[in-house]
Order: sequence, then C-alpha cells, then structure tokens
Amino acid sequence: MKAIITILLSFVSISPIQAENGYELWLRYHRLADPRPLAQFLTAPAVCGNSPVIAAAREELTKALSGLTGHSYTILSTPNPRTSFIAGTPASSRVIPTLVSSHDLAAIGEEGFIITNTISNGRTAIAANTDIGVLYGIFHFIRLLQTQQPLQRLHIVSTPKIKLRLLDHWDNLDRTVERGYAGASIWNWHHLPDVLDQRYTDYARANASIGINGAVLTNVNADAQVLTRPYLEKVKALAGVFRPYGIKVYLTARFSAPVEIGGLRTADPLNDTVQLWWKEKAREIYSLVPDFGGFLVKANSEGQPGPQDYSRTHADGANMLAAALAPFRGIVMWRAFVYSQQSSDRFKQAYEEFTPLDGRFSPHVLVQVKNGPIDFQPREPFSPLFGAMPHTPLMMEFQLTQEYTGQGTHLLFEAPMFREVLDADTYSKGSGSTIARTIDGSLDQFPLSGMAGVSNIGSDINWCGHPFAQANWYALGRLSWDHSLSSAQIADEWLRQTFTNDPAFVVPVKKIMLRSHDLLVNYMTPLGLAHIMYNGHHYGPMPWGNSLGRPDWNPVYYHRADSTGIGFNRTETGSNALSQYAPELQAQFGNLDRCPEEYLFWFHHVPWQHRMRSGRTCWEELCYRYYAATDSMKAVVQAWGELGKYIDTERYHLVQQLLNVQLKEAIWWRNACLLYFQTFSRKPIPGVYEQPDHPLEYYRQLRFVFVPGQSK
Ligand code: BDP
Repeated sequence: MKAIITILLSFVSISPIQAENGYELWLRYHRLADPRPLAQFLTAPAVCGNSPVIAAAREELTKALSGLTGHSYTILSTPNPRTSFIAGTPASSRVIPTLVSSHDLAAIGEEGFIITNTISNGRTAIAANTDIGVLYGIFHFIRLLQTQQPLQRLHIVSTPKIKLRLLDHWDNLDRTVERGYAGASIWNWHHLPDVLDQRYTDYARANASIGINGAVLTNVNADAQVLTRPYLEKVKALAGVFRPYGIKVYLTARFSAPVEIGGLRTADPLNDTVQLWWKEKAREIYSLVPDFGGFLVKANSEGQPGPQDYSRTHADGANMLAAALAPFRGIVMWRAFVYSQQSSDRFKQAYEEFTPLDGRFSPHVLVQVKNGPIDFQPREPFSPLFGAMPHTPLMMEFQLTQEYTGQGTHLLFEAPMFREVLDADTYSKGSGSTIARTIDGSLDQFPLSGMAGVSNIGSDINWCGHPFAQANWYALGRLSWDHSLSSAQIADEWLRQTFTNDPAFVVPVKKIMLRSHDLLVNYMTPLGLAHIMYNGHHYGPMPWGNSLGRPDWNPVYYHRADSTGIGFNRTETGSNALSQYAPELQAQFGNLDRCPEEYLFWFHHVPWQHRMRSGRTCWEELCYRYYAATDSMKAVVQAWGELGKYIDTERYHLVQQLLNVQLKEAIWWRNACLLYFQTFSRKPIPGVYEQPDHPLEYYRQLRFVFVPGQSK
C-alpha cells in the first residue's frame, strides 16, 4: 500500500501541470499562485452601463477574476458602499468624474482609458469616454492581474497611437488560406450565417484584449462573390459577433466586380455606370452592416484587375471606391504592393508608381505599404515609400504569417523585426522622422492612420499552429496600440499570460524570443540576402532558382552571385534604387564601408575577398554567419530542454518537436546555400566547421509537392 501511495505521489509531483492545447491564447485565467493580495482591490466590483459592449466587459471580468483568484465573482452594474473597483464612463456613472481628472478624460479620446487609484480613498477606477474604452481598460487591468503587476498607486492613461489596427486575413471563400500554416480558415462560410461558432467570439475577445479594432475577412487576391447578397448576409452575421468587442469588418474588393457579378461590360473607374454600381453596392453593404469599415484593394498586381486595365491610375481607382463609401464613413486601403510593370529593379517599382500620385488620393484613402520594398523577406531595409508621400496617409502592412520566415515550424518572434522598421529614420522631415511617426499620422498631421498584420490564424486548436506564433498576433495588436513598447516588454507580457509568471521560465524564454529574428535571418538570408526560397510555396532554400519566366521571380535575380562576388548593386553604378531614400541614407547605405552589414547585399555587389568589419573576408563571413546561427539554434534546443518542469507537457513537447524541426531546417539552409555560393566563391568552407553531409546535387533535387499555404 505504502509503495502504491509513493508511486502515486511521485506521479503527482512530476506532472503537476495540466495538459493544455493553447486554445485560450493569452486570455488564460488560471489561478494565480497567491491571489490573496488582490482581494482588497476587487471588493464588490462594478462595471456600469448596459450596452452589449459593457455586457462583454462584465462577462470577461467575471471570467478573469473567478479564474485568477479561484473565487466566484459577480460584477455589479452600479457600485455599492463597499465597492473598491468601478469601471464606467461619465455617462454611465456619476461616480466616475469624481475619481478621475477631467484633464485625463479629455486626453484619451474615443478609445482610450484611464486606470487609477490615486485620486480617491483607495478605489480603483477604470474610466473612459466610451464603452469600448471601458472594455479596453478592463482588458488592460486583467493583463496587470495576470502578469502580477503591483496594483498600488496606479495611474495609467492610455490611448491608441494608431486609428486602424487591423488583421488582414488572406482567407478564401473555400476556406483555404493563402500562406496559411494553421489549418483552414476560421470563417466557416458554408455554415454562416446560421451557425455562429464560439471561435468567432473568442477571436473577437483576443483581438479586443490587445486593441485590434478591425478585420479584413478575405484574401487580397479577391473573389467578387463575397460582395453578393448571400455572402453579405454571412458578413453581417460575423459583424454582429464582433461588434460588442469594437471590431469592424472590412472586405477585399475585386476591382472587376462590376463585370463579374454586376453584369457590366467595364469596370473603368471613370465610367458613370461603374461608379453608380459601386455606390449601390456600398448602400447595400451598409444596409446590412451599418458600421462596415471599408475595402482593402490589391489592384494591378500579380494578375489582379485594376484601373490600369483602363489606362487609369491607382488614384482614379481608389477615389472611385472612396466616393462610394464616404457617405457612410467607410474608407479604402489601397495596396502599394505592385510590380507589374517591367522596371530595371523590382525594388523600385512601388515608389515609381505611387510617388507621382502623392496628393491625388481622396482623404478617405490610405495607401497600404509592406514594410520592405520587395516582399516580407526575413530582413528588408524599409520601403522607400515611407517618407516619400507627405500628402498621403500611408499605413503599414506587416506579415504575421511566416511565408518566408519558417512557415509553421520555426519559432520567430516578430516584434524585433517590426521594431526595426518602426524605429527606422526616413529623414523626410529631418532627423527623427521615424516610420512610427509617419504611419501614426503625427509627422504629416493626418487624421487617418493604420497598421495591419497579415493574419497567421487558422482552424488549428491553438489558432496559429506554432504555439509561439500567437506572440506575433499579440505583438501586432500591442504595437499598433502603442508603437513605443519594447520587444522585451511585449515578450514578457505574452509569456506571463500564456505560460507562467515563473522567472525560471520567463527569463530564458524571453531571451530565446528576442534573439529569434537575428538567428533566423542568419541561417536563411544573412548579410542582406533575400528571396532565395523555393519557387511558389517558398518553403526551404533554392538559391539556384532560375527557371521562371520573369527574371524578378527567380532567386538568382536577387543575390547576383558570380565569380567576382555576391549581392545586388543598387548604388549609382547599379540600379540606383538607393536614390529613392533620403540623402542621409544614400550616403550611409551607398558606402560599402558604412552600410550596415545586415543590409549589405541589398545594396552592394561585394567582392568575395572584401574585408568585413570582423576582419574576415566576405566569403568567410558568410560561412561564419550560417554556422554561428546553426550553433545558436542548437543552444536554443538545449535551453528549451531544461524547461519542461515549468509548463504543461502538451505545449512543452510540441515546442520541443518543432524546435528540432527548426534546427534540422536551419542546417539544411546552411548547407544548401553555402554549397551553392561556393560554386562562385571557389573557396573551401573553413575546416573548423562541420562539413555538409550531402553534395549540392542532393539539395537541388529535393522536391516538395503539398506544402501548405501555396497560392493557387
Ligand atoms: C506575396 C505572396 C502572395 C500574396 C502577395 C500579396 O506570395 O501569395 O498574394 O504577397 O501580398 O508575399 O499580395
């Protein structure tokens, strides 16, 4: 008997933590180790008001307090004399104006909130001017509880720096997801509008908790069907679920829709009948979804129809749609991801097409620009369009889904990559003209501002496939609310909410996250290499790729390796794409010795024997970067190996297996790339390194047929 008890006890002690599947995301309200200190702050909590938004806030708070403390809580709708926690607006509660300063209230605008307990007798107040501000404040307060922040002397005044904080879903109506690595689309169009999956509500909760206030439901490679009545009914149903969480729906508009579903002969934006068709369509949409956000448009890009089909400009197309939406306060997000015209350098095309149109877009249009000039590579210098269109609000498009950055298997925390872009100085209005200030509208005084992330969400039980990919969704929300947050702060919050507050776990894993971007860049595309992935699905290395019809679809176009060196000369003696940047940056990037090494091959064709800052030659440095990165990846696998006791086994093992895949693939990248580039450098891989275990031919003949996320 004693033996059995001992066995049972030891079983209990070695697996004390329940298995978890990751569905709860960061809204994981498990009992805190010691919830007792919270009690004084949570006596008879009240959330005032009676709108659906407030009902959602009350429900969330009930769930969070009960889960985190282990006691059941009922949230009051008006405070009583014992109440130590009260949330509301001046309109929903007479007490609120006595607990916060009018100055703070004036500062937070429509969506902001105040959390304070400094003004009146220990009561904690969450105050806002609107119910949605209250909801955001409550989510923030829950975050403080989850991450065990001190609750004494709180005085937080928070307001979003960016107005449109969006997820762009590249989801098709057949539930495939373009560049999706987490299963099928979460929108079950076939069941909608009658079946409202609980996931839609949980999706909205997660978004609201990080301040995301809009969702573009459909792929930029758009299907006009979504604008037909039956689909609009489905969109209406989703909008109804999202509304209490402050989330508006947007759709992608296929430019040829008037022809495809409207029976017109043309989609020419200057044609009266076409304009009328879009006006009627807008009226129909708003009759179903009165708070519809607007359209996102990909036009004259990668085969999509657009105004240039009728010899009109992007501005003509965007303004026509904006005129249809403006009476209902809808907006147009017009993408600048274009490279349909031949040019000496794909890098230059968006700039060449869009800068002449600066000042010609309607005030209801934002131009949506990818962070880099090419296409979501592991590391790109910022797109020179930022800073070059002072009369047009530009919004940021980041890619959360990891199309070119390890897809479903690599741990990559994207916040450092986003930060690098947001902090970059365009010098458009002198030093300090950062991209953050460009896209938040403050530099050029735009009322509209936006940041979008191409969603990495799918039907997988844990939403994003890789448990750590959730952190990128989280980061996008947090940075679009407050682009001054550090990557470390975001990682810290996310880890504590998602896994545990135990520093023995948080500290080492935060380190792994913060280094993950540099690491991935170095085993895939070090020193400014880009676009050397396989054709089509973009899974794995294919630096030798040279078989596609257009030169700028082929990897060899991007790296330009030859017997003399490697890299794309974009200086004056080359394509001169550098001239699209401010003179300060031209001087820096254009000089081989001053150019940051991270961007070297983006701008220079570098001789193999060139001395790098380390003292190594260019070839030796390339070898060094690839090998150092795979070594660091081994260290990551090892570090994770020590952490099993701090979190649930299910997520722990999944991450462990994925890290091993990542290591295997990092070595594959290193070997394939170095063996290939060696055919040009004609130098050995230094003997200190473990030599590749297969010849180049082996890597060249690898084929992958059913890679997820491949576009059709
Ligand atoms: C590229 C993707 C392609 C997208 C395109 C876009 O490979 O699937 O349709 O971007 O952004 O990265 O439109």
